[in-house]
Amino acid sequence: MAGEPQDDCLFCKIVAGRIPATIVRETETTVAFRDINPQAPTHVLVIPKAHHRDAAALAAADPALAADVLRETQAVAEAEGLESYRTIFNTGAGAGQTVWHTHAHVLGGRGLQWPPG
Ligand code: D5M
Repeated sequence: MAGEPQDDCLFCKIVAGRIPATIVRETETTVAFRDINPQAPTHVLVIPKAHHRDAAALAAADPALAADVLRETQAVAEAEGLESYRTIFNTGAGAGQTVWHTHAHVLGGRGLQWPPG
């Protein structure tokens, strides 16, 4: 069911504290933690605590929670001292999504090329 924790979901396990992560911020509805394979000096993932498979599913099921995630990307950037940063939701395998629990990448701390690869 949408929003329910999934036993086989890596990020649900981080939310539950069953696997470790370097958490940088937490709210009632979201968790932000450092990406295990950073692509920039700051590379933080912001996730909703509730399980939704991708950004589109989250926005459809719970727009207020989607807004919480977006708000937290800005809070992370501010906490990291970033004036410029990029927020990315990879949606679908063809776009590079590998973890099927909505997550926003917050990248910054170096020059970022456009368009991304
Ligand atoms: O991004 C999935 C991201 O999740 C990818 O950048 C690696 C990161 N990742 C995977 N496992 C972990 C753990 N255990 N901690 C922190 N970060 C992790 P995607 O957009 O799905 O390709």
